[in-house]
Amino acid sequence: MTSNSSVAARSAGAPEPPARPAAAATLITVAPTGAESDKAAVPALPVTLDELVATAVECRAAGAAVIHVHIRDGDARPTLDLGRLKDTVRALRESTDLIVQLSTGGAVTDSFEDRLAVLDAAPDACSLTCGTVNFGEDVFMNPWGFVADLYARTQALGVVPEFELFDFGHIATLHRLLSEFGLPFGGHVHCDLVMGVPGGMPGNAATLVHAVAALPEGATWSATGIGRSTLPVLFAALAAGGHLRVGMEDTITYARGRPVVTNAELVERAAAAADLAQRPAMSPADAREMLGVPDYH
Ligand code: KMH
Ligand code: ZN
Repeated sequence: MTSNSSVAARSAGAPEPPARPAAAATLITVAPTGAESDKAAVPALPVTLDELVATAVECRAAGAAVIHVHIRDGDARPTLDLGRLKDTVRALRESTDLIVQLSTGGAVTDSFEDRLAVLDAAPDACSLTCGTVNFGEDVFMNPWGFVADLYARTQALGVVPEFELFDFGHIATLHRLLSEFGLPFGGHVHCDLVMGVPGGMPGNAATLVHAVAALPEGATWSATGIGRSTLPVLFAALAAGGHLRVGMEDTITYARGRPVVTNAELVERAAAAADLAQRPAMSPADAREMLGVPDYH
């Protein structure tokens, strides 16, 4: 039996709940490809432009409003080739009304120069990781100077950044960016907690609540959990009033022993959970309004 005093002691040490109103709808971002999985090992991964467009159309129908895009070359290897990036932005805009968010993280092997040049493909939005993080056996490099240059470039070129936060120090860097450079293009701060990367913050409810409490006032946020943390993070994010990112960049296993067959089934599952939470999937038009992303269609 738990005494009242032990309950009081526990709640005194517990983190403050985030004082943020829950959104009426849930923004679902799909991250269909990533840079890490190998097409030979994961045949369902969309790697060609045709596969990516077909995935985008399916995921839009299933409830996605944003697509976070990594592209591959003719041999299905990650690339930041500018011509391919421009073709990708154009094709996704022609075939869907999704917000097209290009990854500036790329692969751990990509140069800072190539990652900065991603913005020349003129996407609606881009990811912007707010610090270096151990990434399994690798290191995903994001030193302050690069992060600041990339942020200034998003402001100059009119690209709306999504702040990718893999660890708590990244939240401190986000505060520093905002205080030194001001608000992003579009005027609104939206973050994505990327949880469960080996080397980053763990993907569980307690960590999520602490991280959300540290975000800038007025920021909206989504969360994604890598691998086994996918479902705990999804349910924690919904419970805490946040938005969702799902997709084969983050998980290639739908359930124990059952590989993901399509990105759309991950979006469908997220949309069903959002329905249960009575915050159904947000349309791309409403997502543009929330995020401050102009419509270039
Ligand atoms: N592929 C990771 C090294 C992003 O897209 O901005 C970085 C990443 C983050 O996926
Ligand atoms: Zn990514």
